[in-house]
Amino acid sequence: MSSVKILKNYIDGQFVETKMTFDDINPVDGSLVAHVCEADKELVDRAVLAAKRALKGEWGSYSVTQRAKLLHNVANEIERRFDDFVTAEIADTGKAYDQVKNIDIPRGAANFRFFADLVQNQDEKIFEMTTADGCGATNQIVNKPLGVVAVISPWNLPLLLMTWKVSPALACGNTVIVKPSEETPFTATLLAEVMDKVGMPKGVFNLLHGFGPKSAGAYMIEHPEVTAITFTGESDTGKTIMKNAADGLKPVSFELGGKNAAIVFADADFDKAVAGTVRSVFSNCGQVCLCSERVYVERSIFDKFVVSLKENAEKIKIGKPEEGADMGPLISKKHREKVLSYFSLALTEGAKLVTGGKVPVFGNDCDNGSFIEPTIWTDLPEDARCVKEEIFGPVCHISPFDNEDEVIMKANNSDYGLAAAIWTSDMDKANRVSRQMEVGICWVNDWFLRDLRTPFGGVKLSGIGREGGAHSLEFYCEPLTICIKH
Ligand code: NAD
Ligand code: 6OD
Repeated sequence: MSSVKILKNYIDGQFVETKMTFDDINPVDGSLVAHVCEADKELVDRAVLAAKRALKGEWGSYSVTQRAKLLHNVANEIERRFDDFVTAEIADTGKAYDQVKNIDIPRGAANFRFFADLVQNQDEKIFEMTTADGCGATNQIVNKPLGVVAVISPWNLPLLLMTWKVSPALACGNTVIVKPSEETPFTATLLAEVMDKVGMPKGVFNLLHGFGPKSAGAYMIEHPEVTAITFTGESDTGKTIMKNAADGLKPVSFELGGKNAAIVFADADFDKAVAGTVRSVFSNCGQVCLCSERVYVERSIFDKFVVSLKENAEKIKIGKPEEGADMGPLISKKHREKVLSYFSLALTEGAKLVTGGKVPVFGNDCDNGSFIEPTIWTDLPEDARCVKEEIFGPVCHISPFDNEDEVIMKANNSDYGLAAAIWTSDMDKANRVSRQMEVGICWVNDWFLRDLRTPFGGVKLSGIGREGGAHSLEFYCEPLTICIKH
């Protein structure tokens, strides 16, 4: 009998095994992490109906305080099993230990704590009005849960991005059916164990494993009893989901792709701008939706900046997380094929290769993984596909600019609008430029600094709606106005 781990679905408070399975592969060396039980249409149906029943059961009768207490227990239990979560996230992604220990898992727990606290301070507004008979009326706004929320998440920050949506959905009293990416099912399964352990009522949190089209993802979207859809992933997937959800007129919240600009002015603290750009281009092997793939540098410091970014990119230690690597592999060989196709295209489009561009050779089992070199290009025209399309790998194009108006125009000349980073020591300039960025978030002299109270999301192809703080509560609640005549 095989001793390989089996990752099960979690439906109505039960772990459910299926005959149909797919492999969870470690991208560091191509080894098998687990067999994953794939949910079929019937299982999706069972999960949705369990979630619907749970809305009317014990969960539906909980006060906000009771819900918040349970979500705090979820956060505590994630922290108690911190090492299990770290091991699982690394097995699925191969990302650097520092990133998983300091960002992915702590943020997974923090999401539950933050929304548990926030929901307890949610306003229930009351408006008194006058009436023709002089008696008046009171309008009370009551925040009700939406119902059954489908949460579909990607592989790049698996636990962080899934809990970013599960936490506010549960805090607001909804029930959820959750599908993690087929590439990263492990921490989602641990989260189901956590839900079970803390006594989350049956049917409140349901986990379904599977793929997108003609699999669990599509079945969830099409299910008539799903009330709302919250999705993080590629813009093209968002378009498909929106079309499939259209018949049910379901509310959607979409966090999608990006082709983010970093702008470095000559007056910036040079070393900080370089260090920040190394982080914003190469973190998580470039697989963060907020990563900078277009870097614009003021002409007077352009050559110096390119040399310095190159030197720093070449210092990045690529390899196994347990050997202290700074950068792990791409998520899969399939994704590496996509990134490599852009590496070839860039040369065809006229790029000058500053560094990288290849698959590294290790001479050990990492050669079975999906590693790729940190890569920098210059000299591409602004309309090159490599400057327009999201690549989602450790790569950027750097180009010079001469003035503010020019760089604002270039940064905004994108079908995407997720994030930007501006490096300058002139705060008037920072204010002026950041306000003109067509994005959801613009950092000045930093990158990926997050306050969970702030709205998060994108414009254009980068998304629909905002989550974060009150914006999440707004999406996951259905306000009911009760007008009482006196
Ligand atoms: P993806 O769109 O391929 O997959 C995301 C999820 O959608 C997976 O769980 C997948 O199984 C599911 N899915 C795919 N097709 C589906 C369908 N037809 N119906 C229902 N579900 C379907 O994205 P990915 O490759 O996992 O993630 C990388 C992408 O996500 C990048 O484009 C990145 O920019 C984006 N992203 C955006 C944000 C943000 O906050 N804006 C955050 C992280 C990642
Ligand atoms: O920090 C967050 O809340 C968030 N949603 C980050 C998204 C990162 C994209 O890869």
